[in-house]
Amino acid sequence: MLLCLAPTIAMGQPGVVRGKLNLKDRGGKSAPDLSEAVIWLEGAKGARPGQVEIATRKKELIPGVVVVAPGSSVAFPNHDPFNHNVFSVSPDAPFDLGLYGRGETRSARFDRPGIVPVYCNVHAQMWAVVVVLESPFVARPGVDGTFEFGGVPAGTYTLSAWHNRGGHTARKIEVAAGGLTGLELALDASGHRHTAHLNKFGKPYPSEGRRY
Ligand SMILES: [Cu+2]
Repeated sequence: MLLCLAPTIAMGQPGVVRGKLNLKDRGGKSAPDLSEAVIWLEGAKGARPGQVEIATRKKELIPGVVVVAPGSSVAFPNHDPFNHNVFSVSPDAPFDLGLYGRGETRSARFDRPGIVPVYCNVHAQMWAVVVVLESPFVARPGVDGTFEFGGVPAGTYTLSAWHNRGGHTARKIEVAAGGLTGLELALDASGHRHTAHLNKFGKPYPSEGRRY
């Protein structure tokens, strides 16, 4: 006997939310690589804390953008043959790991949701961002900006996107049973200008001549 249960199952099943992020860069051109952006559904909770790693290598923090749930810790192993001092002055997660050398790892914990810039107090060019989100629906888009969340229960959410140059955008969406596709999100980085951040003491970095 053939039972046709498909419509009933479809009504109650969580769906797929799919779309595309576009970022306008200087001169109105679309950014060629959006894989560092973060897209998530606000209004959903339950992301589980874990542990991730951002390494210091050749005076870079790699990867530059990570997403974690509140309560997670981030380890910062130093692979360079000189000292780094990873810190954040963000009110959401202030920390200062102090100076430490090659082969050593120090960690920081991120308890509150927020977008936390992380720097090195020795090398002004080093940066990373820890995005702390409660939502279990987090996507890192493809290079072309396409994104997808699976298993989304029907309901109202805020679809949010953040990019290091493009900032933050958000819009309300209604996800029906079975999902929602064809979404478009836009960020504008055409007016973005790099501004120098301050060191952990709130002072400008010495411009030249420091060696560790
Ligand atoms: Cu450094």
